[in-house]
Order: sequence, then structure tokens, then C-alpha cells
Amino acid sequence: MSQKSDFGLIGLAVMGQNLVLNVESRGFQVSVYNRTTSVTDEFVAKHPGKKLVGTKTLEEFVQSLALPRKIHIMVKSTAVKDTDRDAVDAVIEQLIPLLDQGDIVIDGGNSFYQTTERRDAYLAEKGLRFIGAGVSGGEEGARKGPSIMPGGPASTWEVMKPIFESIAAKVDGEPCVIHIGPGGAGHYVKMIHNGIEYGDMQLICEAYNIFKHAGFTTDEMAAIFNEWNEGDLLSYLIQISGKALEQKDPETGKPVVELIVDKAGQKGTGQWTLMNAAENAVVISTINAAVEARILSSQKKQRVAASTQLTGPDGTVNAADKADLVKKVHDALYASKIVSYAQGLDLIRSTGEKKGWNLDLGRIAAIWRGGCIIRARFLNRITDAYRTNPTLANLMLDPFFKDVLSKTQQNWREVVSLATLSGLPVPAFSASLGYYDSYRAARLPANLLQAQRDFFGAHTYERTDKPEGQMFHTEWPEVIG
Ligand code: 2AM
Repeated sequence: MSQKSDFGLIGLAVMGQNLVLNVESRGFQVSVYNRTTSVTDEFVAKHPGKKLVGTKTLEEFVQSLALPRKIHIMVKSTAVKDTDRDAVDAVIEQLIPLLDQGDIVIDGGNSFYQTTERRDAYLAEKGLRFIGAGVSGGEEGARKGPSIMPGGPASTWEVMKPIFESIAAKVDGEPCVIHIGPGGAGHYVKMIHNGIEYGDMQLICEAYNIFKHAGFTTDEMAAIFNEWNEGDLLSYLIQISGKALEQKDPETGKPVVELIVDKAGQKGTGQWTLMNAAENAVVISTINAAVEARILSSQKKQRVAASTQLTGPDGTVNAADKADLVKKVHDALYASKIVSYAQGLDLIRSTGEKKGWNLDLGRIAAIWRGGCIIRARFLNRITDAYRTNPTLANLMLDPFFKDVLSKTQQNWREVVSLATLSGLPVPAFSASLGYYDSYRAARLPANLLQAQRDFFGAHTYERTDKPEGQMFHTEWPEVIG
């Protein structure tokens, strides 16, 4: 092929390969480079007749691309602080001397957003353009159409738009990609997307656990999830949960799910979300509960030891009417999920305002409707909510969601109570409910808290009967001992 390529990709692991095949399938010629050359050779040989240009050196790779070059890096990112250096930095350093002004470097890995901000500033100094793009959808999404969350200057987005829009998933004809905002905004939104994903997964697991302890078989549970996937809860995660529960182990004939050890892994984006929420003083208690549930699950040895020492109900859920329980758990899950999204979006809004990113929450929810792991029917409702009211203070206050929370809450409360009285942990269900009840409380017990603070530290307090901002202190009695 003598013509220069439209797009280049570095890093031919599965995600990279699939993304290349996706881009190529939309009519673009793609150059590829991988540190280990044999991987490149095998990849190109495996796809004869496709518009692929395999290159053996970075020089050859760069020379094969049309200007301005569009180079997508898909190598393993490991940096967890803005000062950490990883493979993405190594590749960038090798590229810099080979590039021309205005060339575009895209990091499509799961990079920490502050690292992205550092790289953005560094490359801008050198006259190069950088895009930190969150790409969600796993291997299948990369091949067939992911949800893409690109950050960086709007002018760079305009250059990348035709390629990104053609490779992204489509919902109702709309591509699941928008320009999120400048700098690290794209990777930031991807990070929160992952936090929300943690919340969704944990909520589904809590529903499953209640059914399991109420005596449902795995096939019955699979049928419930499959049915839920026809309604308000329609989503990729509900769908795969149903399919996972149906799966039988060929060796034993048992459900595979019941053979899997109950120790959850995590790669860190959930923890990043938590740390970011703490830094910004935003409550994301459902996501927090989900991350902590994974941590506690991983402490299997301690839990097994404690199970014979710490007393309590054994977790058996007594449900006389199974159909009634299914309806109640459905409502608890739906309500909790709304709260979880309200929290995640509140964090995005808060950070976006501080950073001056000018984020559009409705359009962000819209690009999560397809391609990504949290794709779900109810994201349409979130898009509508922000389209109607772009300054919505909290998703729960949107008329549609307010109504759902009102209608589901009796069942939600009953499920949390039932599980609690049965000794069955529902940390994410109850965190959501606690948030809902705190957010709607006109008066919280923080008056006593302020008294305590003033008592031991003379921190002062405001009074209900005096103007806001006027501070008071009481001479509290001395406490002996
Ligand atoms: P490799 O095949 O040569 O190992 C996922 O690990 C992808 O990132 C692989 O394509 C891998 O290349 C690439 N990768 C990891 N570290 C790298 C580095 N320091 N420089 C270039 N590519 C790297």
C-alpha cells in the first residue's frame, strides 16, 4: 500500500487489535505497531485483504501516516498518580522526536485523569495535540463499537470526530461518543463510569443474594433477571447476570456461578472514584459500599473464621410469597440504582464545575446508552432529565425519578428491613436508602454534632433563631474524668 494511513495504533493486545479491525471496517487505512514485532506480523497475516499496514519500527510507523497523524496508543497503563511514569509515557517519549507539529496522540487506555492532564500539558508545550480517551465496552465493544469518552481541546476533537463517530456504538442512530471536555475530562468521566459500574454490579449481587437465601434455584433466578431485562432494568449487566446464572459446569452439571469462589477482584478505578469523591467532599455512598463490598469479599479467610464466632441470624430470608419478593427486590434495585447514578453524576457535576470543564451530563448519559458496560434503558431517562433541566441539582429531583422513588420506596424499605433482620448484608441497597432519607431530611442530627464540636473544641455554631453566618459559642460545663 503506497498511500498513507488515516489512523495508527500502537499496542496490539486484544483491545488494540479489535479497535484496529473496527476502524479498518469503517473504510480507513490503519497502520499498526507493536513493541514485539512478531505480534504485528501475526496480526497482519491473520487479516489478509484488509487495509492494514504492519510496521516494524516506530520510524516506519510514523512515516506511514498521513498528516496530521492520528496515533492511538493502546498499551498497558499503570500510573496511579500524576507523577508516575508508565508504558504510555515511554511510548510518548519515543514518538516525540518523530512527530510533526499538530500531530495527534491519543491515549485510549484506562489512565488516571491527572496523568492525562500532565501529558496534555507536556505535549501541548511541544506543539503536539493530545487526547485522553476513555474507551468502554471491553474486547467486544472495541471490535463492534465502544462508548468513547475523549477529552482534550475542542479543535482536536473536530479532527478526530469522523473516525471516533464511525467506530463508536450507535443508539437510535446517534454515535456513543461526544467531546467530553478539555484536558483530563474524558478519562475523568470514564473513571466515574467505572465507579457507577461497581455500584450497578453490587446492587445486582445483593438482589441475587436475597433470592438465593429465600430458596430460589439458580434457574429461577436466571428467569427473574431475564424477565427484568425486558423492563425498566433492561441493561447489559442484568442481561449477563441472567446468562451467567443459566450457565452449567460441563464437568459437574452444577451452575457455574455456584462453583465460583466469592472473592472479588478490582483494578483500581473504583478506588480512584472514592478518593476523588473524598477530595471533593461529594457523597457517593452506594459506589463506596460497592468498593468496600469487594474488599470485604476478598478477605475470605477472615470471614470464614468470623462466621463461627460472631453471632447473628443465619441469613435465611423467609418469604411466603415468592412473586411478591421478586417485585419488592426489583423496586429496591431500581430505586438504589437511581440513587447510585444521582451520586455519580453529582460527583461529575461538582468536579466539572471546579475544573471549568463545562460538562453536559445529559449528553454524557446518552453516550453510555450503548457500547459500554453500564449501557441501560434508563439512561434515556437521565438524558431527558438533563435536557429538560440542565441545572438539575440532583437526579432524584427530576419529576420522572422523583415519581419512581416515591412508588418504589415502600418495597425498597421492606427489602432493606427484611435483609437486615435476616442477617443478610445489603450494604449498597441500604447506603442508597440512607442517602435518600438524609438528602430529603430538612433537619439532621448535625445540631448535636455541632454542640459536641463546640463543647470540646470551641468550634462555634449557627443558631436556628439567628441570621445565617452569625456564629455562637456556649460555655459548656466542665467534664471531670
Ligand atoms: P508487547 O506485545 O511488546 O508486550 C499490552 O500489554 C500491550 O502494551 C502490548 O501490546 C504490549 O506490547 C504493550 N506494551 C506494554 N509495555 C510497553 C512499553 N513499555 N512500550 C511499548 N509497548 C508496551
